[in-house]
Amino acid sequence: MRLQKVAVIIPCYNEEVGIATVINGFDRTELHRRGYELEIIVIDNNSTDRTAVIAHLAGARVIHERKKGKGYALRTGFNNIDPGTEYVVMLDGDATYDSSEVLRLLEPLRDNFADVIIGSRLGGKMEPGAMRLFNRAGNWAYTMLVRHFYQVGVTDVLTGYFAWKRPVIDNLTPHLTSSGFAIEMEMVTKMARMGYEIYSVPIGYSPRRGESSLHPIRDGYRILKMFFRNLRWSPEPSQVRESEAISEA
Ligand SMILES: Nc1nc2c(ncn2[C@@H]2O[C@H](COP(=O)(O)OP(=O)(O)OP(=O)(O)O)[C@@H](O)[C@H]2O)c(=O)[nH]1
Ligand SMILES: [Mg+2]
Repeated sequence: MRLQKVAVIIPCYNEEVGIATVINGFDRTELHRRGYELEIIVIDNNSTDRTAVIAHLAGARVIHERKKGKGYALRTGFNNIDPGTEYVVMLDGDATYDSSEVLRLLEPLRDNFADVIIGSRLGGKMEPGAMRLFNRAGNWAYTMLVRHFYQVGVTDVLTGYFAWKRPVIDNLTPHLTSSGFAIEMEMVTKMARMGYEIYSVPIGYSPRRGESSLHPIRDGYRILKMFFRNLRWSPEPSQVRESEAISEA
């Protein structure tokens, strides 16, 4: 059986406590059996701890990005995917998500059920202490806004677990501008405007290991600004999916 290549992009800032768990958590035997081959790419954002060394020893390709912020890191990852890659996964490096659940995100893509699958913590199984009440309320509110105003069938927009068919990433990346934590909101809203089929699957979420980089108020405000800004955004005509362009003609 020909193996289908999956690039897993992991943005990291000081994640020496969790990164090995994330990388070793993939069930490679099962993934192989199902026809997938992984390449793990860790984007190290000037970490001052041993993140890069640990990631390298665990078998990841490590790329250094000097400009600080999750948005920069992800975009650098997207621009460094091997040509033969068929699926792209994004996963946080703090071991709050379960790497072995990646098949839940990949299989609906391979079955052509969706172009993008987003792991939903709110619709899944959260361990006690994994998300503070304030953050949970914010995540829920943003999700409801996006569902209503962008007509996207997702149940958690700000999650750190996404999977895409490769062409979506190729078309989306040139439109991305976020440097930090507004990147998920930017991706979801722009993909919605580009006409992609986006759905959620339930996933688990555990308490963080290591320190958080998120500032709920400051980052929450930037995320909200991104939500409003993209209400008026539309892709260039050439970026609209062919089926959409035909139906609009
Ligand atoms: N490359 C890079 N990654 C970052 C940066 N800040 C955060 N990250 C990574 O982005 C992911 C999400 O960041 P977190 O700090 O866990 O934010 P969060 O998951 O929204 O919030 P928590 O609930 O506190 O975990 C983690 O893998 C971080 O290491 C950064 O400046 N650069
Ligand atoms: Mg986190």
